[in-house]
Amino acid sequence: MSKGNSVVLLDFWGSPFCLRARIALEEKSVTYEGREENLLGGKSDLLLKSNPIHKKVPVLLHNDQPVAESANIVAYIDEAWPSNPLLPTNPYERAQARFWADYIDKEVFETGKGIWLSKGEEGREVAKKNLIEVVKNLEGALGDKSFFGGDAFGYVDIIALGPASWFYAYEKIGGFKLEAYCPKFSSWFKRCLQRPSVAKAFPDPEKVHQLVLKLSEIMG
Ligand code: GS8
Repeated sequence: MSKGNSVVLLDFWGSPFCLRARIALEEKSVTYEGREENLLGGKSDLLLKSNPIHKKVPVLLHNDQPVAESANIVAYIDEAWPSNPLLPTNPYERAQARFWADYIDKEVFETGKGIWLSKGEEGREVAKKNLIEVVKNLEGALGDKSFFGGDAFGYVDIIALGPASWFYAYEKIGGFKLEAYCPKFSSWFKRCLQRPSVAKAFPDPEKVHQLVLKLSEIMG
């Protein structure tokens, strides 16, 4: 890698947010150095310096310039490496893509939390129902298309894949199969996993399940 184009990702393997950045970098065939952060044991000085407001991963350092917040990072990657675009060029379609990315960011991970942070069965059942409702809304946006933007894999797919990487853990903890309620979403998910960029960046679902169990112990 030339000195003028260094790309470093402050990363955490199980993070739904870091996954978005890794997929976008793979989609653009960008060579980068991933630096794993120890979120529980102590964050690196570089992370604290690069994202002083939130102190969270992911942070992308492009030629030492930090970019924070995963949806912002994916949009940045799309602009900095313009070939093989992820966001549509049409202003209306771009606005739609940003709307759904925002919906996913506000609803999916937060709703999912109810499944692994709920103490009782009742709270978990409510969270399960809520998550299914949110995913059904996503199915509405997907319609009969292969990907959220149409025939081509793009921005909203990457944003949605982040929290979807925890769905296996939710299914195990909640004792349900999302496919039974949201078959279109499940087909979309399987389609995405067939992409080399996604397969390469994706964490092992069982490892994520163990991580979520550990987090629910710590935070629950
Ligand atoms: C969320 C990043 C985040 O929560 C984004 O990038 O989209 N809105 C942000 N990162 C977590 C790891 S994933 O659960 C994190 O860095 N946590 C450390 C902390 O909260 O101290």
